[in-house]
Amino acid sequence: MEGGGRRVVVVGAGLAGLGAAQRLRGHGSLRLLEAAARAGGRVCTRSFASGLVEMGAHWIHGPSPGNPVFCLASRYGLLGPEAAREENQQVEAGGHPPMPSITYGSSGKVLSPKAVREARDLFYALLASTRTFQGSKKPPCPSVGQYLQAEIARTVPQEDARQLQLAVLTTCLKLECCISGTHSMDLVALEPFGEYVSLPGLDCTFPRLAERLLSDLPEGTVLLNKAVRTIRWQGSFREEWDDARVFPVRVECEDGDVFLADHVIVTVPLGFLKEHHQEFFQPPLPERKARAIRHLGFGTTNKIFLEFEQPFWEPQQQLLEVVWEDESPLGEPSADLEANWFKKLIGFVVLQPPEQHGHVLCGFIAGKEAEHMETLSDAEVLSAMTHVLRTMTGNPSLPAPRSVLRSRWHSAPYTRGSYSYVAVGSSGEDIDVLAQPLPEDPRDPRPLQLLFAGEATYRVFYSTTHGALLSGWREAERLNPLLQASFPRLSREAAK
Ligand code: 6YU
Repeated sequence: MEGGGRRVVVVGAGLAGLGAAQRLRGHGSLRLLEAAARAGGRVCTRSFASGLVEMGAHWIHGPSPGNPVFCLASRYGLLGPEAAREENQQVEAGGHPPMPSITYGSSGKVLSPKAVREARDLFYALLASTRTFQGSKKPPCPSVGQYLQAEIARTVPQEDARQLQLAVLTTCLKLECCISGTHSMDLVALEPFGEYVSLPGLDCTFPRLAERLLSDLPEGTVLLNKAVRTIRWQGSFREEWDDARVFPVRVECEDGDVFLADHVIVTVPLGFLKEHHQEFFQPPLPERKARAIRHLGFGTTNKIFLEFEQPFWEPQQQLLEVVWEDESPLGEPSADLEANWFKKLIGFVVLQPPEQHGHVLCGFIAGKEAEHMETLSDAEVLSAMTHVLRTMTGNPSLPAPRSVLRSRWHSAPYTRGSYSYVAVGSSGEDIDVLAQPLPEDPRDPRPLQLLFAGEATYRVFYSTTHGALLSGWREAERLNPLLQASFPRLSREAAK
């Protein structure tokens, strides 16, 4: 590492870490330490069938000028012509996927599109009404789930079609669990729910942005397979060979390597922090921050990719939804994970175009059921998915998928789940607390020792790639004035 200017270490090479490194570029002693053997974090591309699939982030949510991921991907030329179309940038989808192309019922019949649309319209009207409680001192219930259930009980008419409506609404709730990355909407706080901002634009497939950001960094900046075990701050650390310089932070890696730094930008996921923050930081984090880590939510959404010899769906179909017709949001969910985990699956997105992917479906599942799925073998998952599809299509001899690939975000030791949400008992304020640099006292002579980025630190865009990227840029910009003051020559070069 070069001496002279301030030393910066970034921990984690997801979009937050890569974004921070991008904005700090040109600072002579920048290191980005990544635990995994690859950069990208929850942006993770794998080969499957005849193409590539995204195990984590799937879409650019709200691809429009206000979305930095969209802007950067456009600038790098990573988006197809369809994604970049002006009309697509103006679509107001409210953060939700389009109407399913087909909704299968568990009786083996395709459900009436009219009935499905009515139930969905009701659900989204109720969901939109949750925004009215933003800032309210006395919301009617603590959670989004409880509110929706009460409204559903009040509004769904007592008529013949009631059970079908309730069953479709149950799938809507499961989809909402996938979107919020939670086991149940009963865990998601009602009052701050409306703080999350949905950007306009018709969601498009996630581009190869992480690779591009990585390739722009000077060689040697990113160290892979470099898991950090402990970050010691508020210390006085010296290199063996240089007694003159004293660093406030010492980053210790699992392999024994040590990095001394003036500033460390921590971008590890909230799931990792929940599990490790007590021993990860020495001294431990102030109680306010530890409390925010404990109270904010971090759940699991997983994907199950299935490859078929031949499609059983029509070429124009994009989303195949599944509805268990005996279910209701007003009833108790099944506690028997082993027997019923697959009923939490919301359905499948068809990967397009088939010339690029083969005949591939991507199923989505959230919560404890998604975590249970991670404990099963490929053969067990494939068999359960075959059962779901045969039940839904009413075709007991529907050919089984040829192969399966699924994500396991809960078991991933450096992630421990999929993304954050504002849980009952927490608030948007906790996100801001998580984002605050340390030491807390702005007059501390050694400021900005620890800075915090990552999707869970961005109050209006938590859980997204654009939130992650913006958080990395935010922390780099917080640091840049200090770095420029101490290392003007390189900083001027970086600005060119
Ligand atoms: C989006 C989408 N999307 C699906 C699924 C997942 C996520 N997201 P990272 O984890 O990337 O990086 C941290 C690094 O730190 C990592 O590499 C670690 O290995 C490393 N690390 C950890 N410990 C370390 C240690 N000790 N030492 C060194 N390194 C260490 N986002 O925009 N579009 O379609 C989806 C989806 C299955 C799992 C997603 C999506 C979320 C993003 O992937 C995620 O936020 C960012 O990539 C995180 O980047 P990062 O840098 O912060 O962490 C009202 C309300 C609703 C709120 N929700 C709205 C919905 C939004 C979410 N949408 C999700 C949908 C899908 C399908």
